[in-house]
Amino acid sequence: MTRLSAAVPAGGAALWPSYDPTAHGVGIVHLGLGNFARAHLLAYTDDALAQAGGDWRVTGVSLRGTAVAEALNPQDGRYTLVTRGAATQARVIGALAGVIAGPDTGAQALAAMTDPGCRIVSITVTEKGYGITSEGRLDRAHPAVAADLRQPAAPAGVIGLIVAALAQRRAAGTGPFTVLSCDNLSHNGQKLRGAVLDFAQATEDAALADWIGREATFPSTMVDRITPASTDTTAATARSLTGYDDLAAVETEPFTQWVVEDRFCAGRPAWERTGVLFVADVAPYEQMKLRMLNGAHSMLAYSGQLSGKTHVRDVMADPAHALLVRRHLAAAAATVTGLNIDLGAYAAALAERFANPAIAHATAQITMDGTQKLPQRITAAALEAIAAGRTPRPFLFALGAWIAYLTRRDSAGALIPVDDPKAALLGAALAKARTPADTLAAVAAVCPDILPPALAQGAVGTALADIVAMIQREGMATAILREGEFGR
Ligand code: CS2
Repeated sequence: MTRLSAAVPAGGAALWPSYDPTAHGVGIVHLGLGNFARAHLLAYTDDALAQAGGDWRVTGVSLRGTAVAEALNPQDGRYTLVTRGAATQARVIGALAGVIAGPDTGAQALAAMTDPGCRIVSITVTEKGYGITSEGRLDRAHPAVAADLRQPAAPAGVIGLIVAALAQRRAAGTGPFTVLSCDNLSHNGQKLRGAVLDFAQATEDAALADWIGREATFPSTMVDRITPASTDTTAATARSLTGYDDLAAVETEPFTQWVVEDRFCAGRPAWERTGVLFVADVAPYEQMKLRMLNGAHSMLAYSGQLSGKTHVRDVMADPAHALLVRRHLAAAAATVTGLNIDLGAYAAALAERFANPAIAHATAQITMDGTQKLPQRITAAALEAIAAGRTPRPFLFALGAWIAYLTRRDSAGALIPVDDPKAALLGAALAKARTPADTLAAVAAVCPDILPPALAQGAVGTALADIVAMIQREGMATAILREGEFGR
């Protein structure tokens, strides 16, 4: 077998880009080149290049190691995107020009971001990657932020890089770029703008912050495409469909959605021709997606992990468990306002996507970083349900599943570590908590943005503690059956 590269093979052209990628310059620097960006932003940009051209190829920056660059650079940035639905399909993406990674990443990323050709800096670094507090301010305790505040001229984190690049561009008269957050944070653009301005104010003269505030734009976006981690099967499928070995193949579902505020200070690809929905205010779309898709995902991931379900589709194949997913979707839908969308149909479509038998989306993958995800996915919806006089029960069940997951112990009685930036803090707080009430208080002390008093105390807190107790006493499988009795 030969390695996938820039050369279009005889007879394989249908899967290859219909344009000549090398004829297009780079216009976008993308920070955080994970599978999601390769299944989403790069696929849209590939379509836009094919349909409308322009110098909009993407240079990727890998902030977490060199593996992605080592796989992609020898392939000239090409990779196979496999979609799994009723049929399995593949295409080769040409929009990626190359990947920056390694010990010199910060300096090289800065060089790419200060190049006059760069007009958009897009980002997928997951919720924990930024260094933004839930209020949308700079989190000075975040490791990358703290390091970059000490050495602002040699940044390596997202916010430090953006501020340093904009400072250099201002000094050189190059003009600003658009900063495009594509992560599942509520008000992602607005919050990133707040944190960038805080950082600029802390490290440079106030005039830079003013200039950024005036000249650069930070559109908010809602992104959606279920993208599991790649496995050997991904590579094998890519090979069988293209005939090439691809060390960077990505698999995803057929569905894809991108809703974006159309505020680009230095131009953008013709994404409107590729199905991107441009709107004045993304907030209601974001609320719908974060609370319905991502909220239900988190609930089913924790309850799935505790009831032995490896994949999302396994949860959906269990009628009692799927009932709770649908209950969660309906409760979340009731909190969504300001959209002229049939939320019942949206919920039904989500349940179908979750059930996709061709997608092996690991529940373990979704359980990661719960402390970063649950405020916008669960807590915001729970508080609004209470304020509107509706029962928060479905949201309490989701929180109870998370808390029970955090308190799993091994046979020696030690807490099983979780994959979360607050794991150590939670572990220390939970080590001595034995009763469900103690447990709730311990979690609330570490994560007041997930368990504010309205959820941790009073009758609501008691109901939540009872859910945790039920799961711990009877096991998740039984708890799922019992929970189905509520809200029928
Ligand atoms: C998931 C998301 O891992 C998770 O937390 O909920 O990655 C989800 O698959 C995407 O947001 C779908 O667009």
